[in-house]
Amino acid sequence: MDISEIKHAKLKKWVEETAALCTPKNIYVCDGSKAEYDRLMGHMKDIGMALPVTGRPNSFHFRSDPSDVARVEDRTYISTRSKDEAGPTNNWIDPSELKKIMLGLYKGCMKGRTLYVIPFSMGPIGSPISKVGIEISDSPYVVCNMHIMTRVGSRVLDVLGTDGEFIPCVHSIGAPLEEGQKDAKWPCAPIESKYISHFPEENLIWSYGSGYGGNALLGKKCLALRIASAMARREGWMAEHMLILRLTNPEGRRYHIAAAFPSACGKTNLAMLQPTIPGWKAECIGDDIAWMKIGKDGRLYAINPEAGFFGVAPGTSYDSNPMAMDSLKENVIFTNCAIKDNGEVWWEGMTKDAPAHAIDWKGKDWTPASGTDAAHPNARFTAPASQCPVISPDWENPEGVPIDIFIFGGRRACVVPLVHEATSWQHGVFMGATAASETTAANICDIGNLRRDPFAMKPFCGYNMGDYFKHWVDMGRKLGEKAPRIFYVNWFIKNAEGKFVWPGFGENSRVLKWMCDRIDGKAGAVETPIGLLPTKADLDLAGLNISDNALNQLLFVDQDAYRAEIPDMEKHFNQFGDRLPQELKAELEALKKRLG
Ligand code: SAT
Ligand code: MN
Repeated sequence: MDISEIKHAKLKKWVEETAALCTPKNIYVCDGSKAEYDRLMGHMKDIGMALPVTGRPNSFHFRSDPSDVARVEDRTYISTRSKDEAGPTNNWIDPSELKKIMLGLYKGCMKGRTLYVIPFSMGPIGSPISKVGIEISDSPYVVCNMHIMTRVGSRVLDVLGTDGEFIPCVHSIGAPLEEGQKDAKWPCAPIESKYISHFPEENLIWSYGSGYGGNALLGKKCLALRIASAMARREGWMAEHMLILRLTNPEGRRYHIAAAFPSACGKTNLAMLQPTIPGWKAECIGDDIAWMKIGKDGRLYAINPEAGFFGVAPGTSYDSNPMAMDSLKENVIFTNCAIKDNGEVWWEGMTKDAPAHAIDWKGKDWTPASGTDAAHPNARFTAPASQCPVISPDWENPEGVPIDIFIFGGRRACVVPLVHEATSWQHGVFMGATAASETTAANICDIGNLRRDPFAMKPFCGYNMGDYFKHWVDMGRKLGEKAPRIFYVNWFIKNAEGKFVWPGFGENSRVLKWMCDRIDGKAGAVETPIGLLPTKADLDLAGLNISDNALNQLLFVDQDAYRAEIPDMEKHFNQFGDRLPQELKAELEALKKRLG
C-alpha cells in the first residue's frame, strides 16, 4: 500500500514527519496479507538473511548479530517528566533530553532502506479491550514477526477510520546503508547507542539500534506491558505479564487461571500443560501477557493481546512441552538456533542426543565437543498461536474469559513450599509484590542470589512500582467478592542431592486441581504463618509415585528460613519510600508477627 492511501490525517502526518527525519529510500504501508509476508520473506531469503528450514514448510531461520541477542534492560527507559514517576525499578532519562539524543540518532538512520508502516491490533480487532498501535520500522524481519505476533494490516486501518486513537511506535535498527555499501546479515547499532524508550505520559514508544525480540517487536513488552500498564492504571484495568489457561473438570466446570512467573520458570510450559489427572482438560489462551477488565457482571475478564508465541527454544522438547513442539510444524520463524547438516533446526534440550555436527547460532561449525552452545540460550521461535493443538476455541473471544485464579511464583530450591494460598486479596498482593526467584544455581538456598521480581513485572512496569502495588490493592477493592483467589507456587524445590522433588510438567495439574477445589469449597487447607497449605490428603496424588518424605519437604513451611528473609523483604519495600501502600506495610508487619 502507498502512503497516499492512508485516510487518517494524524497518522499520515506522523509517517511523513518520521520519514523526513529518517530519510528512507521508500515507504511501504503493510496490508498484513500472506502475499506481503511471502514477498518480504522471499527477499530476505534472496539476500541470505533467511534460511529455509528443512521439514517445516514455510519456516525460516535467522542468525542475529552476536551483540543483539536479547532484550537490553539497561538500555530500556521509562521517560516520565519526573524521575519519581518512573520509580526505583526503571531506568530514567528526562523526556526532552532523551528525545534530543534519539532525534540525533534517528536523523538519516533509514538511509538506503525501506520504511515499513505496520498497523497492528493488540487483541482481537475491534474488541473493547484491544488497542491499536502503528509501528514504523526499517526491518523486514520485524514486519514478518509482527505478522505472526500481532494482527497486522488494512483491517486495522479500517478500524482506525479517519481519527481513531493509536499508539505510535518508532523502530529503527540504526544502520543506514550508504550507496553501494554491502549490507550486514543482521544490521544493528552498537550496544551503547541502543535505546528502548517509553514515554507513558504521551503513549509513545521510540526504539533504536536493535532488531531482536522485545527491543524491536514493539507490540509485545513495550506496548502490551510497559505502555499498557500505565494506561491500565489511569483507566482502571490491568496489563499483566501472565499466561492464561482454561481448566475443565470432569463435570465440565471451567476455571480460568492467569499466572505470572519471572523468566525461566516454565511459563510457556504451564500455558500448554496437559493434565495427568483423568478427566481434566486444559486449553491455552495465552503464554505471556494478559489484559484484564472488570466486566458487566463484576468479574475480571482477560484477553491475550498477542496472536503468536515468541518462545525460548532451548529446553523445549516433546518431553517438556509437546504442545509447543506441535505448534512449530510450519510457518515458523526461528532465530539463533543451530542448523543440522540436513537443514533441520536444533537446540539444546530438543532431543536426548545432540547432532554429531551442526552450524551453530553464530554460523560456525559445531560439534558436541565444541564446549559451547549450538543454539543461543535465548534462541526463539515465532509461531502463530492458532497452530497450538490445545489453543482454546475462546482464545480470540473479544469479551475475554473470566479469571478465577491468580498464581504467582518463582524458582526456589528451598524455603518456599510447593503451593500456598493467600488468606485475602491484600495478602495475595503482598505475595505478588515480594515474589522472588533464584538467579543462579551456584549456591542453592543462598538468599544473596534472590532477585525480587514483583508480579514478574520488574522489567515491564511502565510507572512507579509502588503505585503499581497500590493499583493492585485498589483493583481488589473494586472486585470485592468477585476477585480471583490468589496462590503462590514453587515447582523447583530440590532435595539434598540437588534433584527436583516435584515431578512438575503435567503433574502440576494436581496442584491446579487443589486450587479449583478450594474455589468450590471442596478441598481443605491448613493455616500457617505464610498462608493456607494443602495437607497430603488435600492433594489428588492418585497414580503418582512420590514418597512421604518428598511430600513432607514439599509442604513444609520453614519458619526460620522465612524469618531470615524478612530483612531482604524490608529492603525491597523500602526502595519505594512513601509510594509503598500502607496495606503492604501492614501485611509485612502481620507476617513478622505470625512468624514470631
Ligand atoms: O524479547 S522478548 O521481550 O519479546 C521476550 C522476553 O525477553 O521475555
Ligand atoms: Mn515474558
